[in-house]
Amino acid sequence: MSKLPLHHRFPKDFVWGVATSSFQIEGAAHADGKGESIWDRFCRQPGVIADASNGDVACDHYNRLEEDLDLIASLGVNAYRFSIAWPRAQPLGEGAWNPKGLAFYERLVDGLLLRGIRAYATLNHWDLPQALQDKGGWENRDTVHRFVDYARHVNAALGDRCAAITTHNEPWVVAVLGNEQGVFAPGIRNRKTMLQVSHHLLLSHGLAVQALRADGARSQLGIVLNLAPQMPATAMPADVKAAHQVDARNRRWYTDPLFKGLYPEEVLEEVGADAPKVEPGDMAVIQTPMDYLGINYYSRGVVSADGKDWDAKSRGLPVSEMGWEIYPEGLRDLLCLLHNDYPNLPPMHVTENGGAFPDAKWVDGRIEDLDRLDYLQTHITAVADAMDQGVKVVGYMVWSLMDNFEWSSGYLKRFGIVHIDYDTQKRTPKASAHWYRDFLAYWKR
Ligand code: IFM
Repeated sequence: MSKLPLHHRFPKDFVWGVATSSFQIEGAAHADGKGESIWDRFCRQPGVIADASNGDVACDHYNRLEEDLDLIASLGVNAYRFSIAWPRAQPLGEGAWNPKGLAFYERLVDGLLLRGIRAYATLNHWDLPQALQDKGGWENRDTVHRFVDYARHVNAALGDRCAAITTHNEPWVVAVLGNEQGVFAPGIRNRKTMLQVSHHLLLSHGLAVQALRADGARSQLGIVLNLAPQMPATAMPADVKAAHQVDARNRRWYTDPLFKGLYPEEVLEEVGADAPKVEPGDMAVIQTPMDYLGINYYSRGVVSADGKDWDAKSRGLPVSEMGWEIYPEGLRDLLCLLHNDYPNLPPMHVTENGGAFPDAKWVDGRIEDLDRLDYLQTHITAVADAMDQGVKVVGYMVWSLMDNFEWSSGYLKRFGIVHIDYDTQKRTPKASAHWYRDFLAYWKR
């Protein structure tokens, strides 16, 4: 256990940021020629979003760009992670580009650079153009090629000013929640579709990295995965085996192809005829070396052979408002696990970490979100602990800059370190934002 103050445990070239995504904050769903995304369409189905809301206005970030850039700068971060709405850049996902949409992202990137903040752009944070979904979405191999064209166009427009370009955010979510469980857009429930979608997401990542490199990309290129260490509920062999299988399904299904060029045997056996169609050469493409691996961490998984949910709350363990166990050691364990599993792993970047909390306590016009503050502090400590064990971690970003549209939870769950009043769009930094700003000020000294 290090006795150094936390801010002394990170090198001076460490990347500190806050993260958001297009659909969750931008609003302006129909402005300036933006096309329809699968999330615009999905939100219109009755019963799928907890508060029956949508992303039409969200945080109105599209119209409040300058104010939000100043807000980001006020935190003292040196990086901002955002995503580009593909249908804003290219309304139908193929064919004509939308200059007004692209101009918004140019203003965003230029505004960051002007304030000395590095731009971390993500190409796909789930808002696929609906027109491509109408042709089969990510299940259709053609979408892979449409994505590569889109990636090249964005790189040509913005690549000279972006520190990093991430291909996909959390392919597991797109595949499983969107195409197997149907609780996220596009709302499909089919395991075979899910597996083909995951393969096409990985393939499009590899092809995009190759294409951008061939185009002379100057940004760092990578992918972002949502990962959790899976722990057996007991030491019983059946639980240990079940935890291993969930880990293979949720984590190694993505990391083995990326860093070993193969899908885990135990999952291929489990899914049998539902296995994805893989064409010759695909696995080599997926394994294309990248510059960083982004890790989004929120909680651990606890698995028992009887398949029962591990209800952390009823066991008296601390949970966030999402019901997710607060387990900072899991972040250290996950980073160490990946470091040990893959000798060819690129540097890791914690691209999301944070918590949803009720934020009920206002004191003197600000929110005393001490639970979130503690969450951030303990998880940043876990990153430092992993680094002490020799794991290469180059950055950390808080999810999220501001409260926003939390997908099927609508606006009911708040992850921001800045509070949004959705009636007035007033932004109020919470105690956690002040803590992060002060922590970064000490780190800079
Ligand atoms: O809000 C999401 C984000 O879009 C992706 N990662 C997890 C966050 C919290 O659920």
